[in-house]
Amino acid sequence: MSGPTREDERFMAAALRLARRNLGLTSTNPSVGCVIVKDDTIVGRAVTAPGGRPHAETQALADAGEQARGATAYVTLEPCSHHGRTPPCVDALIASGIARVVVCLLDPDERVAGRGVVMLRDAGIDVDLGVLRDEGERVLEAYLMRQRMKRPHVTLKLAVSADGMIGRKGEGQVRITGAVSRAQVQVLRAETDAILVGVGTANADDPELTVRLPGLEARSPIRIVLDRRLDLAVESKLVRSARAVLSFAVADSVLDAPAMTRRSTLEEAGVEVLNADTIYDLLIALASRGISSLLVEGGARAARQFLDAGLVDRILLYTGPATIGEDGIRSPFDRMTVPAGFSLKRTARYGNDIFDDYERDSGCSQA
Ligand code: AOF
Ligand code: ZN
Repeated sequence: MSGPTREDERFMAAALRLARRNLGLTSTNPSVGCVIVKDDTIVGRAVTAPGGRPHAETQALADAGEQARGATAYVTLEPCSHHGRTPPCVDALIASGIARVVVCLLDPDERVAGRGVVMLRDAGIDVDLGVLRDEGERVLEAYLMRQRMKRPHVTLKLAVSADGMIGRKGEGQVRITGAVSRAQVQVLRAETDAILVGVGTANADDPELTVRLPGLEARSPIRIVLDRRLDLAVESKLVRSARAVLSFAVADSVLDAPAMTRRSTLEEAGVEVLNADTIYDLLIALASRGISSLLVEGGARAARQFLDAGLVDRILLYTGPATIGEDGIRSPFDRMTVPAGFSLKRTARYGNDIFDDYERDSGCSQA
Protein backbone atom coordinates (compact mmCIF):
# COMPACT_ATOMS: atom_id res chain seq x y z
CA MET A 1 0.00 0.00 0.00
CA SER A 2 1.31 3.50 -0.66
CA GLY A 3 0.09 7.06 -0.20
CA PRO A 4 -2.45 8.33 2.32
CA THR A 5 -6.15 7.59 1.84
CA ARG A 6 -9.50 8.85 3.18
CA GLU A 7 -9.31 6.05 5.73
CA ASP A 8 -6.01 7.48 6.90
CA GLU A 9 -7.68 10.82 7.52
CA ARG A 10 -10.39 9.18 9.62
CA PHE A 11 -7.90 7.44 11.84
CA MET A 12 -5.66 10.49 12.08
CA ALA A 13 -8.71 12.52 13.12
CA ALA A 14 -9.22 9.99 15.91
CA ALA A 15 -5.57 10.34 16.97
CA LEU A 16 -5.89 14.15 16.99
CA ARG A 17 -9.00 13.85 19.11
CA LEU A 18 -7.01 11.81 21.62
CA ALA A 19 -4.18 14.35 21.54
CA ARG A 20 -6.57 17.14 22.51
CA ARG A 21 -7.48 15.29 25.69
CA ASN A 22 -4.24 15.96 27.50
CA LEU A 23 -3.55 19.48 26.23
CA GLY A 24 -2.23 21.51 29.14
CA LEU A 25 -1.23 18.41 31.10
CA THR A 26 1.95 17.22 29.41
CA SER A 27 4.27 20.23 29.21
CA THR A 28 7.05 20.54 28.32
CA ASN A 29 6.15 17.56 26.21
CA PRO A 30 3.49 17.92 23.54
CA SER A 31 0.26 15.98 23.95
CA VAL A 32 0.46 13.38 21.19
CA GLY A 33 -2.28 10.96 20.13
CA CYS A 34 -1.70 7.48 18.69
CA VAL A 35 -4.11 4.87 17.35
CA ILE A 36 -3.11 1.44 16.08
CA VAL A 37 -5.28 -0.03 13.37
CA LYS A 38 -5.47 -3.61 12.12
CA ASP A 39 -7.94 -4.71 9.43
CA ASP A 40 -9.71 -1.33 9.61
CA THR A 41 -10.25 -1.69 13.35
CA ILE A 42 -8.65 0.26 16.18
CA VAL A 43 -6.78 -2.24 18.33
CA GLY A 44 -4.77 0.17 20.47
CA ARG A 45 -4.86 3.85 21.37
CA ALA A 46 -3.26 6.28 23.76
CA VAL A 47 -2.32 9.86 24.47
CA THR A 48 0.89 11.16 26.05
CA ALA A 49 0.49 10.67 29.80
CA PRO A 50 0.07 13.64 32.18
CA GLY A 51 3.54 14.95 32.97
CA GLY A 52 4.70 13.98 29.47
CA ARG A 53 5.65 10.33 29.93
CA PRO A 54 5.14 7.63 28.88
CA HIS A 55 4.78 8.80 25.30
CA ALA A 56 1.68 7.96 23.29
CA GLU A 57 3.17 5.26 21.03
CA THR A 58 4.55 2.96 23.72
CA GLN A 59 1.24 2.99 25.56
CA ALA A 60 -0.78 2.40 22.38
CA LEU A 61 1.50 -0.52 21.48
CA ALA A 62 1.00 -2.01 24.92
CA ASP A 63 -2.74 -1.56 24.44
CA ALA A 64 -2.61 -3.37 21.10
CA GLY A 65 -0.33 -6.18 22.31
CA GLU A 66 0.32 -8.89 19.71
CA GLN A 67 -2.19 -7.26 17.36
CA ALA A 68 0.35 -4.56 16.57
CA ARG A 69 2.18 -6.99 14.26
CA GLY A 70 1.43 -5.98 10.68
CA ALA A 71 -0.77 -3.08 11.83
CA THR A 72 -0.69 0.66 10.99
CA ALA A 73 0.12 3.26 13.65
CA TYR A 74 -1.34 6.77 13.32
CA VAL A 75 0.60 9.37 15.29
CA THR A 76 -0.03 13.10 15.48
CA LEU A 77 3.71 13.83 15.84
CA GLU A 78 6.73 12.08 14.40
CA PRO A 79 7.76 9.29 16.83
CA CYS A 80 10.83 10.18 18.85
CA SER A 81 14.22 8.82 17.91
CA HIS A 82 16.16 10.01 20.96
CA HIS A 83 16.93 8.43 24.28
CA GLY A 84 15.30 10.90 26.60
CA ARG A 85 13.77 9.95 29.90
CA THR A 86 12.19 7.05 28.01
CA PRO A 87 13.66 4.88 25.20
CA PRO A 88 12.81 5.99 21.65
CA CYS A 89 9.27 5.28 20.44
CA VAL A 90 10.79 4.40 17.08
CA ASP A 91 12.52 1.38 18.67
CA ALA A 92 9.27 0.26 20.25
CA LEU A 93 7.41 0.60 16.93
CA ILE A 94 10.07 -1.42 15.09
CA ALA A 95 10.15 -4.12 17.77
CA SER A 96 6.35 -4.46 17.68
CA GLY A 97 6.30 -5.51 14.04
CA ILE A 98 4.22 -2.52 12.91
CA ALA A 99 4.05 -2.46 9.09
CA ARG A 100 3.19 1.18 8.47
CA VAL A 101 3.29 4.48 10.34
CA VAL A 102 1.19 7.49 9.35
CA VAL A 103 2.47 10.76 10.80
CA CYS A 104 0.64 14.08 10.96
CA LEU A 105 3.58 16.44 11.71
CA LEU A 106 7.35 16.18 11.82
CA ASP A 107 8.77 16.91 15.26
CA PRO A 108 10.76 20.18 15.25
CA ASP A 109 12.61 19.09 18.40
CA GLU A 110 16.23 19.10 17.27
CA ARG A 111 16.81 15.66 18.82
CA VAL A 112 14.20 14.24 16.42
CA ALA A 113 13.63 16.53 13.38
CA GLY A 114 13.11 13.88 10.73
CA ARG A 115 15.35 11.20 12.27
CA GLY A 116 12.33 9.31 13.54
CA VAL A 117 11.00 8.92 10.00
CA VAL A 118 14.40 7.92 8.61
CA MET A 119 14.85 5.24 11.26
CA LEU A 120 11.41 3.78 10.60
CA ARG A 121 12.01 3.67 6.87
CA ASP A 122 15.47 2.14 7.36
CA ALA A 123 13.76 -0.62 9.29
CA GLY A 124 11.52 -1.32 6.29
CA ILE A 125 8.38 0.33 7.69
CA ASP A 126 6.18 2.34 5.29
CA VAL A 127 5.83 5.94 6.45
CA ASP A 128 3.35 8.53 5.21
CA LEU A 129 3.60 12.15 6.30
CA GLY A 130 1.39 15.19 6.56
CA VAL A 131 -2.06 13.60 6.96
CA LEU A 132 -4.42 16.30 8.39
CA ARG A 133 -1.45 18.60 8.79
CA ASP A 134 -3.53 21.78 9.24
CA GLU A 135 -5.55 20.32 12.07
CA GLY A 136 -2.38 18.94 13.62
CA GLU A 137 -0.77 22.38 13.53
CA ARG A 138 -3.77 23.64 15.44
CA VAL A 139 -3.70 20.95 18.13
CA LEU A 140 0.05 21.29 18.57
CA GLU A 141 0.21 25.07 18.08
CA ALA A 142 1.58 25.76 21.54
CA TYR A 143 4.31 23.13 21.33
CA LEU A 144 5.26 24.22 17.81
CA MET A 145 5.47 27.85 18.87
CA ARG A 146 7.80 27.08 21.76
CA GLN A 147 9.99 24.88 19.57
CA ARG A 148 10.15 27.26 16.63
CA MET A 149 10.07 30.67 18.28
CA LYS A 150 11.31 29.80 21.77
CA ARG A 151 8.27 31.46 23.31
CA PRO A 152 4.80 30.27 24.38
CA HIS A 153 1.74 30.54 22.18
CA VAL A 154 -0.34 33.46 23.48
CA THR A 155 -4.14 33.56 23.52
CA LEU A 156 -5.87 36.75 24.59
CA LYS A 157 -9.33 36.23 26.02
CA LEU A 158 -11.65 39.18 26.54
CA ALA A 159 -15.24 39.36 27.74
CA VAL A 160 -16.83 42.58 26.53
CA SER A 161 -20.26 44.12 27.15
CA ALA A 162 -22.49 45.15 24.25
CA ASP A 163 -21.12 48.69 24.62
CA GLY A 164 -17.49 47.63 24.59
CA MET A 165 -16.69 47.59 28.33
CA ILE A 166 -14.80 44.92 30.25
CA GLY A 167 -15.93 45.98 33.72
CA ARG A 168 -17.17 48.83 35.89
CA LYS A 169 -14.79 51.31 37.51
CA GLY A 170 -14.21 50.73 41.21
CA GLU A 171 -16.07 47.45 41.21
CA GLY A 172 -14.83 43.89 41.46
CA GLN A 173 -15.83 41.25 38.95
CA VAL A 174 -18.79 42.19 36.78
CA ARG A 175 -20.73 39.43 35.05
CA ILE A 176 -20.59 40.14 31.35
CA THR A 177 -21.09 36.70 29.85
CA GLY A 178 -23.47 33.84 30.60
CA ALA A 179 -22.95 30.40 32.08
CA VAL A 180 -22.08 28.68 28.79
CA SER A 181 -19.28 31.12 27.97
CA ARG A 182 -17.96 30.90 31.50
CA ALA A 183 -17.84 27.11 31.36
CA GLN A 184 -15.97 27.40 28.04
CA VAL A 185 -13.37 29.57 29.67
CA GLN A 186 -12.91 26.98 32.39
CA VAL A 187 -12.09 24.36 29.76
CA LEU A 188 -9.76 26.82 28.08
CA ARG A 189 -7.94 27.26 31.37
CA ALA A 190 -7.67 23.52 31.81
CA GLU A 191 -6.04 23.19 28.39
CA THR A 192 -3.47 25.91 28.90
CA ASP A 193 -0.16 25.81 30.76
CA ALA A 194 -0.42 29.25 32.36
CA ILE A 195 -2.89 32.14 32.82
CA LEU A 196 -1.89 35.76 33.18
CA VAL A 197 -3.65 38.85 34.50
CA GLY A 198 -2.47 42.37 35.23
CA VAL A 199 -2.06 43.45 38.83
CA GLY A 200 -4.92 45.95 38.46
CA THR A 201 -7.33 43.14 37.67
CA ALA A 202 -5.80 40.90 40.32
CA ASN A 203 -6.34 43.49 43.05
CA ALA A 204 -9.74 44.74 41.83
CA ASP A 205 -11.36 41.38 41.11
CA ASP A 206 -9.49 39.13 43.54
CA PRO A 207 -9.79 36.20 41.13
CA GLU A 208 -8.62 32.66 41.84
CA LEU A 209 -7.80 31.80 38.23
CA THR A 210 -8.32 28.13 38.90
CA VAL A 211 -10.43 25.58 37.06
CA ARG A 212 -13.72 25.10 38.86
CA LEU A 213 -15.55 22.69 36.60
CA PRO A 214 -16.20 19.55 38.64
CA GLY A 215 -13.64 16.93 37.66
CA LEU A 216 -11.22 19.36 36.07
CA GLU A 217 -10.04 21.11 39.26
CA ALA A 218 -6.71 19.29 39.20
CA ARG A 219 -5.95 20.84 35.83
CA SER A 220 -5.55 24.37 37.14
CA PRO A 221 -2.74 26.11 35.26
CA ILE A 222 0.17 28.12 36.61
CA ARG A 223 -0.94 31.65 37.48
CA ILE A 224 0.98 34.76 36.55
CA VAL A 225 0.43 38.37 37.57
CA LEU A 226 2.02 41.21 35.61
CA ASP A 227 3.04 43.32 38.54
CA ARG A 228 5.97 45.60 37.78
CA ARG A 229 6.27 47.04 41.30
CA LEU A 230 4.85 44.07 43.19
CA ASP A 231 1.62 45.67 44.35
CA LEU A 232 -0.27 42.37 44.48
CA ALA A 233 -2.33 42.29 47.69
CA VAL A 234 -0.85 39.79 50.14
CA GLU A 235 -4.32 38.87 51.39
CA SER A 236 -5.58 38.14 47.84
CA LYS A 237 -6.89 34.70 46.97
CA LEU A 238 -4.03 34.32 44.51
CA VAL A 239 -1.37 34.81 47.16
CA ARG A 240 -3.19 32.81 49.80
CA SER A 241 -3.35 29.82 47.49
CA ALA A 242 0.16 30.25 46.04
CA ARG A 243 1.50 27.18 47.80
CA ALA A 244 -1.17 24.98 46.22
CA VAL A 245 -1.05 26.33 42.66
CA LEU A 246 2.26 27.58 41.29
CA SER A 247 2.10 31.36 40.99
CA PHE A 248 4.46 33.95 39.59
CA ALA A 249 4.53 37.69 39.92
CA VAL A 250 6.41 39.43 37.12
CA ALA A 251 8.36 42.45 38.29
CA ASP A 252 10.83 44.94 36.82
CA SER A 253 14.41 43.82 37.23
CA VAL A 254 15.28 46.95 39.20
CA LEU A 255 13.09 47.58 42.25
CA ASP A 256 13.18 50.27 44.93
CA ALA A 257 13.48 49.41 48.62
CA PRO A 258 9.73 49.28 49.41
CA ALA A 259 9.16 47.02 46.40
CA MET A 260 12.02 44.79 47.54
CA THR A 261 10.28 44.43 50.90
CA ARG A 262 7.03 43.52 49.16
CA ARG A 263 9.00 41.03 47.13
CA SER A 264 10.20 39.24 50.27
CA THR A 265 6.67 39.17 51.66
CA LEU A 266 5.29 37.63 48.48
CA GLU A 267 8.09 35.10 48.34
CA GLU A 268 7.47 34.11 51.94
CA ALA A 269 3.85 33.48 50.96
CA GLY A 270 5.00 31.08 48.23
CA VAL A 271 4.84 33.36 45.18
CA GLU A 272 7.81 33.10 42.83
CA VAL A 273 8.98 36.47 41.55
CA LEU A 274 10.25 36.60 37.96
CA ASN A 275 12.15 39.57 36.62
CA ALA A 276 11.21 40.69 33.13
CA ASP A 277 11.30 44.22 31.75
CA THR A 278 9.37 43.50 28.56
CA ILE A 279 6.60 41.16 27.50
CA TYR A 280 9.03 39.42 25.19
CA ASP A 281 11.52 38.83 28.05
CA LEU A 282 8.68 37.42 30.09
CA LEU A 283 7.67 35.00 27.32
CA ILE A 284 11.25 33.80 26.89
CA ALA A 285 11.49 33.22 30.65
CA LEU A 286 8.21 31.28 30.64
CA ALA A 287 9.27 29.13 27.67
CA SER A 288 12.51 28.26 29.42
CA ARG A 289 10.38 27.01 32.30
CA GLY A 290 8.56 24.71 29.92
CA ILE A 291 5.41 26.81 29.48
CA SER A 292 4.13 26.37 25.92
CA SER A 293 0.75 28.07 26.14
CA LEU A 294 -0.31 31.25 27.89
CA LEU A 295 -3.84 32.58 28.29
CA VAL A 296 -4.01 36.33 28.91
CA GLU A 297 -7.25 37.04 30.76
CA GLY A 298 -7.08 40.80 31.23
CA GLY A 299 -7.53 43.47 32.17
CA ALA A 300 -7.43 46.20 29.56
CA ARG A 301 -3.86 47.24 30.32
CA ALA A 302 -2.36 43.75 30.19
CA ALA A 303 -4.23 43.07 26.94
CA ARG A 304 -2.91 46.29 25.46
CA GLN A 305 0.67 45.50 26.48
CA PHE A 306 0.60 42.13 24.73
CA LEU A 307 -1.04 43.61 21.63
CA ASP A 308 1.42 46.51 21.49
CA ALA A 309 4.31 44.06 21.74
CA GLY A 310 2.84 42.13 18.78
CA LEU A 311 2.82 39.02 20.93
CA VAL A 312 -0.77 37.80 20.65
CA ASP A 313 -1.38 34.77 18.43
CA ARG A 314 -5.07 34.23 18.97
CA ILE A 315 -7.94 36.33 20.30
CA LEU A 316 -11.07 34.85 21.86
CA LEU A 317 -13.71 37.52 22.21
CA TYR A 318 -16.91 36.95 24.17
CA THR A 319 -19.51 39.67 23.73
CA GLY A 320 -22.34 39.76 26.27
CA PRO A 321 -25.83 41.23 25.67
CA ALA A 322 -25.89 43.87 28.45
CA THR A 323 -24.51 47.40 28.41
CA ILE A 324 -22.42 48.86 31.24
CA GLY A 325 -22.52 52.55 30.36
CA GLU A 326 -20.53 55.61 31.35
CA ASP A 327 -18.76 54.19 34.39
CA GLY A 328 -17.43 51.26 32.42
CA ILE A 329 -13.80 50.32 31.84
CA ARG A 330 -13.31 50.41 28.11
CA SER A 331 -11.98 47.32 26.36
CA PRO A 332 -8.95 47.83 24.11
CA PHE A 333 -11.25 46.71 21.28
CA ASP A 334 -14.60 45.11 20.52
CA ARG A 335 -16.08 43.15 17.59
CA MET A 336 -16.07 46.27 15.43
CA THR A 337 -12.51 47.31 16.20
CA VAL A 338 -10.47 44.12 16.29
CA PRO A 339 -6.77 44.95 15.82
CA ALA A 340 -5.31 44.71 12.32
CA GLY A 341 -3.48 41.53 11.43
CA PHE A 342 -6.11 39.17 12.85
CA SER A 343 -8.68 37.20 10.88
CA LEU A 344 -11.95 35.81 12.10
CA LYS A 345 -11.89 32.01 12.05
CA ARG A 346 -15.17 31.20 13.72
CA THR A 347 -18.21 32.80 15.31
CA ALA A 348 -20.64 31.01 17.61
CA ARG A 349 -23.52 31.85 19.90
CA TYR A 350 -23.33 30.70 23.50
CA GLY A 351 -26.66 31.50 25.14
CA ASN A 352 -27.02 35.26 24.68
CA ASP A 353 -23.30 35.77 24.07
CA ILE A 354 -21.46 35.97 20.79
CA PHE A 355 -18.11 34.24 20.61
CA ASP A 356 -15.49 35.20 18.00
CA ASP A 357 -12.25 33.35 17.44
CA TYR A 358 -9.50 35.31 15.65
CA GLU A 359 -6.10 34.12 14.58
CA ARG A 360 -3.08 36.17 13.77
CA ASP A 361 -2.50 36.20 10.02
CA SER A 362 0.55 34.18 9.16
CA GLY A 363 3.22 36.51 7.94
CA CYS A 364 2.35 38.89 10.76
CA SER A 365 4.17 36.65 13.20
CA GLN A 366 6.47 38.67 15.38
CA ALA A 367 9.31 38.01 17.76
C1 AOF B 1 6.73 10.87 20.99
N1 AOF B 1 5.52 10.59 21.55
O1 AOF B 1 3.85 11.05 22.95
C2 AOF B 1 5.56 12.63 22.75
C3 AOF B 1 6.80 12.95 22.12
O2 AOF B 1 11.83 14.28 27.63
P1 AOF B 1 11.35 13.15 26.77
O3 AOF B 1 12.31 12.02 26.68
O4 AOF B 1 9.97 12.69 27.15
O5 AOF B 1 11.27 13.73 25.29
C4 AOF B 1 10.50 14.86 25.01
C5 AOF B 1 10.39 15.02 23.52
O6 AOF B 1 9.69 13.90 22.99
C6 AOF B 1 9.57 16.22 23.10
O7 AOF B 1 10.34 17.38 23.00
C7 AOF B 1 9.09 15.77 21.76
O8 AOF B 1 10.14 15.88 20.81
C8 AOF B 1 8.82 14.32 21.97
N2 AOF B 1 7.42 14.10 22.40
N3 AOF B 1 7.31 12.07 21.23
O9 AOF B 1 7.30 10.06 20.28
C9 AOF B 1 4.92 11.39 22.43
N4 AOF B 1 4.98 13.46 23.66
ZN1 ZN C 1 8.49 8.92 22.03
